[in-house]
Amino acid sequence: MPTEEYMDSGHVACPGCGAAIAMKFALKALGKKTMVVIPACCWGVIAGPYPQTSLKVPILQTAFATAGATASGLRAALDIKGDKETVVMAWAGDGGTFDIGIQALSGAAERNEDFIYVCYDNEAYMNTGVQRSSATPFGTQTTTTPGQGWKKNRKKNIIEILAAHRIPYAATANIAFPEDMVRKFKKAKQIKGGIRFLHVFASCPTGWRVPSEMSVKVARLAVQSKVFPLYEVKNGVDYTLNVKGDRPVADYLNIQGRFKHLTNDDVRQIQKMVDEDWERLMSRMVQGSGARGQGSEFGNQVPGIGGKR
Ligand SMILES: Cc1ncc(C[n+]2csc(CCOP(=O)(O)OP(=O)(O)O)c2C)c(N)n1
Ligand code: SF4
Ligand SMILES: [Mg+2]
Repeated sequence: MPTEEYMDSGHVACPGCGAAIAMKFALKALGKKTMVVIPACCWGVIAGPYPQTSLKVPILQTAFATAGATASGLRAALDIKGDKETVVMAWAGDGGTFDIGIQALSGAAERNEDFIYVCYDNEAYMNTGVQRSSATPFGTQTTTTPGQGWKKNRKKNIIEILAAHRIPYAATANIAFPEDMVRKFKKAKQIKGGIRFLHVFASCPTGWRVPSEMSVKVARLAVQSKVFPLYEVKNGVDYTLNVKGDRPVADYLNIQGRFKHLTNDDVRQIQKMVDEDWERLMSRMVQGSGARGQGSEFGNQVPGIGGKR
């Protein structure tokens, strides 16, 4: 684990905030030659009001829908200045990625823009008071899905959406697996030729109604129960599984206030959905070759037929 710290103490995240932990590891992996683009989200607040900042790297705060477009522009400006060394990292929440920012992200992915896009996923619009997003899982109570109106739609599979763009690298990561997360950010930094997308599971004690000291434990349980599998996808087709889960989903659900209303039948239904999604994911891996899927030499850009920059 790199010893350098690029995040200061005294920031204003809630105690146990998974999004704050995630940034700490991300910057350890990417280093000081990083510029961070942040749309409206909790991190817009955690970063601090100008001229204060909690990060030791430059931050460009931007409008909610625009992380993909702003990061594209920042990369182009650095290229014009001849700075190929600085890494641009867009850092957006699930609302800013799965919902309002998806067109800017999809456009940038299709154009093979050269930056790292991180969605730190706390599974709701937390900064404005825990409203449901399309990343909020089936079964969750939020302020817009309260009581028996708990969310009845399933969570979008954002990795599959990005994989469909055949970007060079897409991966999931989790704050309870720091070595795995740092390895993936370092890999994302090395890979060129398009967007590298990291979907980071970032527990939110405030919105999930768990004690702050349980934040990392609940994140670990998400992987152990197969709710949030850790895997990588190269060029949209080459799948690698990183960790196998073996615990019932009830272990993950039962410790969170946002799922307290669920009956045993509801939990069984969620277990079935998780098992289904796991089987679908496993079907993309090929047995006996390090859990690797069918490879493709090219992403969405065929060498010798044009392409960007
Ligand atoms: C166009 C627009 N609509 C609404 C808002 C208000 N707003 C600011 S942050 C936010 C929630 C962001 O949710 P998410 O992207 O999941 O990040 P989180 O707050 O959960 O970290 C909203 C709705 C805004 N800033 N701009
Ligand atoms: S509301 Fe959640 S995501 Fe936002 S700062 Fe607090 S713990 Fe972090
Ligand atoms: Mg969110």
